[in-house]
Amino acid sequence: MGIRNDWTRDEIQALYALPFLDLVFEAQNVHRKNFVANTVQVSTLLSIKTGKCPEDCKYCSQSAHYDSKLETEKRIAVEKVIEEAKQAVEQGSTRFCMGAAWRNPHERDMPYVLEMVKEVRALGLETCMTLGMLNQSQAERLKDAGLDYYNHNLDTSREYYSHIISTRTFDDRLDTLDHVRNAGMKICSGGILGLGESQKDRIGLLYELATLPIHPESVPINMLVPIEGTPMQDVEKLDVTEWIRTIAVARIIMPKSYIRLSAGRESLSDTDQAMAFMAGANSFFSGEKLLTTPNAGDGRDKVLLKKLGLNVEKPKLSILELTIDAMQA
Ligand code: SAM
Ligand code: DTB
Ligand code: SF4
Repeated sequence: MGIRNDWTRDEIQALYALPFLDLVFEAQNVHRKNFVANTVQVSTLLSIKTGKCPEDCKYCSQSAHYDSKLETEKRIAVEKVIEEAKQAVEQGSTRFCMGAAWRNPHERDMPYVLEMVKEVRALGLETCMTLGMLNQSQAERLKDAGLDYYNHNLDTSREYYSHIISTRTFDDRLDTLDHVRNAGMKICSGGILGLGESQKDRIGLLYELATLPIHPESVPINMLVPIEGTPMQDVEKLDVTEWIRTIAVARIIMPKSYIRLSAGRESLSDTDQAMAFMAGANSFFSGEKLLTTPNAGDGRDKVLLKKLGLNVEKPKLSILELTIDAMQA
């Protein structure tokens, strides 16, 4: 079956309703038709500006609307970012994702982020940024600087969205994705589960992603990391099989997208994670820390990869691309 962008909610609902093992089996079948088996892509995250975000996302440690006791940090120096990116290369990471707690980048931030993209890419890493909303001109300048991916999540269904965020709309998010696509960058867009949403909302989220004109190349599936002080601190934990179901359905309906295990991995057992890979996940964030919360850590991940016989995907940037970049710099 080829790529489809005309999935209906009923079809997605029918996949969710399959017996768990049938669903995971089908997802692994689809996975093997579209990707090299037993291979995962590894990304590294770095927060380049932490906290004091004007947005009110109810799950987030970085929102200025809640008292999460987070240690905030102004823009960090580009030299420090490069140091971290070099370490990411040593750890086998192929993509470096830089995140800032902004509603959107201001014009005064643009020279800073553009220089960062150029320097990180020169190390042979794929580059990704998540800086909030972008206008068309900002997206184009980031693309020209060498930004490969832009991360901007839809987070949840259109219907549940306003229960989670009030400071920007679902359509604002779609507009940013449009600007990123028009600029010729790849899209990383997914969501977050365990916000007290219903299965209908998880179906709604996947429906929105799978009916975009082009599927996001990367789809991060975050599991809520409850943060004290935020309105989500006491939300009931989502059953892990439901998280795995969501990964499996995402794999089937977006067969060529990388499905990334994102936030929440630290609290999962090795067998839960193995099941998620079985369900078609083929990417994860490495390192001891995500943006502000703890992550599984390289030591534990090395053991897990070895135990499961998983190989790490090689960098995608060709020598030719890097040479062209160097000539244009
Ligand atoms: N500020 C930018 C924005 O929201 O566009 C980018 C960074 S934001 C931290 C990226 C994503 O991380 C969010 O869209 C959400 O899906 C996820 N996230 C943030 N806090 C989380 C938490 N406590 N648990 C799980 N996922 C979280
Ligand atoms: C995404 O979907 N997950 C990553 C990345 N995109 C930027 C962020 C996870 C953040 C988890 C909470 C934290 O560490 O603050
Ligand atoms: Fe700000 Fe992003 Fe956190 Fe929302 S998720 S509060 S936009 S840092």
